[in-house]
Amino acid sequence: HYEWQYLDLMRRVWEQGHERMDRTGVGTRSLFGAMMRFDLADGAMPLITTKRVYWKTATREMLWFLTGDTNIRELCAQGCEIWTDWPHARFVRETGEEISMEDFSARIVADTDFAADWGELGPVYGKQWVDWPSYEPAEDGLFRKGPGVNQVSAVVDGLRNNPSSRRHIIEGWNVAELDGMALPPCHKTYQFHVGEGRLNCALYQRSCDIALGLPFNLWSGALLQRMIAQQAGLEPGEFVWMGGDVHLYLNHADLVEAQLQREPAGNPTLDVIRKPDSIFGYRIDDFAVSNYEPQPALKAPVAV
Ligand code: DHF
Ligand code: TMP
Repeated sequence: HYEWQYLDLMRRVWEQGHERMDRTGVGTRSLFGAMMRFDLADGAMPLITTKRVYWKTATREMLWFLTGDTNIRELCAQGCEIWTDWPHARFVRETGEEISMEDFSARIVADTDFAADWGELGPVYGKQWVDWPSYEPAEDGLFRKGPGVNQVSAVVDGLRNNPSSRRHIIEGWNVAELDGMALPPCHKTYQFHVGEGRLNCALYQRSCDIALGLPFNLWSGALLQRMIAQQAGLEPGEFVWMGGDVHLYLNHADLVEAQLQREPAGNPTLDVIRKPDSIFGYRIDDFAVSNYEPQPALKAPVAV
């Protein structure tokens, strides 16, 4: 079963990882460098079955990236709270006001001015993917802002017009803008590749929270691959995931012990039931998952 790759990685990091203090102060067990491969033929997806993964939440996040939005307001309005912790932490830190996550999220949705002040993550994924800033020389020897680069459109066009290229890349790591980001991108590089009429995708993730982030990242990466394949008229091929610092937070012990007792079961599949006119035209109802009968959810605290 494809999921043993995930469970084996979790076990290896838990048993052999080196204990390291990290930015969040929680502490991790960590190994450097890992790879997993998933064949997406016949609708297969790398969806974790040994706990419930909220694939619709992850899908909403991916669709939000594709809009270029970097404010959490639209996510909160859809009940998708996976990014709310970071703006919430900044608000509490900078104003000293006591407010629950739920109330903070409700205020972001209700008050557009508040959302503009406190819901912004900076130039993260969405901005870099569809509007990477460019600069052109001006006559006075200075530089003026040029039109933004839409990397996602460029990849879809490139796959159609020059499939054999080795340059189909979507990059999130804009070195000059890292300072302004709430978190520098974790799933930072996507490379696409066409072989035998199939679209392959490699994702490089520089930092990986195996318990919380990775199930989302596997689903979302394969989802992006499926959408781009459909737009480019290609069959989905292999999804290759590569990790840099791959870690388990020390306060995820209960989740890890429980999940490693479980065995994967079933082969969930994804149907994309409509083909929009463009890669930016997908909606949440375009995605239908079959044969997903996960074991119960496992909750764990997220390190902020
Ligand atoms: N920081 C850390 N420390 N780990 C992360 O995985 C992470 N991921 C980020 C931003 N910063 C991060 C963005 N993605 C969850 C999943 C993905 C995600 C952020 C959070 C999460 O909390 N998942 C829970 C709850 C899901 C839900 O309620 O919808 C889970 O059990 O999967
Ligand atoms: P870092 O910026 O100090 O590496 O912290 C980011 C943490 O968030 C790290 O634990 C990895 C995790 N993460 C994921 O695993 N997947 C994601 O998509 C995101 C945004 C973060």
